Amino acid sequence: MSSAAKNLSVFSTENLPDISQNRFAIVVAEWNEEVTEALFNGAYQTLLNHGAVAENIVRGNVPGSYELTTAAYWFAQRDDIDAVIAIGCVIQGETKHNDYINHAVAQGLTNASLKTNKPIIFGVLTPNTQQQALERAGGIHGNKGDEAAITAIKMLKLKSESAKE
Ligand code: DLZ
Repeated sequence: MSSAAKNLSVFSTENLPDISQNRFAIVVAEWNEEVTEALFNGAYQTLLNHGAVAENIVRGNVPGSYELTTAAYWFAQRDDIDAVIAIGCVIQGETKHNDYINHAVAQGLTNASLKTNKPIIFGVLTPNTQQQALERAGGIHGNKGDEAAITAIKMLKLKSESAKE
């Protein structure tokens, strides 16, 4: 959970499965690039640190977070992709644009995940300011990209466990 009181990247990494055979897609929004690059690097490095193979991680760039849903769905439909991580940063502006984008992406990623039966992880920051975003992209509140990668691994584990019996 993200809050001032609790570090964003405090999460358990015990009993994670072998992911050396798993294939991942990371889709990254170009808006607020400084933030999304830091989130991507966190997610990518965390996958590698936990046993993923670099050749098994593909990256796709989209113009803005609104496009994450479509790209995540395209990757999740592929037989050679097991999980997708969607990376974006939508900063509150003077208009309600951010509200529409945030709701569309959250709902869209959920729908794409259910439709493809694959984990699609919401690695999208929705801060009020760029400063808050940077604090959560490798700053004092950790890196939400790390958390997204661990979430993908945990969901793959649960998926394989739930398929047994
Ligand atoms: C238009 C827009 C605005 C105002 N703000 C952001 C933002 O903070 N973060 C982001 O990822 N994308 C933003 N966009 C772009 C939209 O996500 C989308 O790319 C365009 O509306 C085109 O569909």
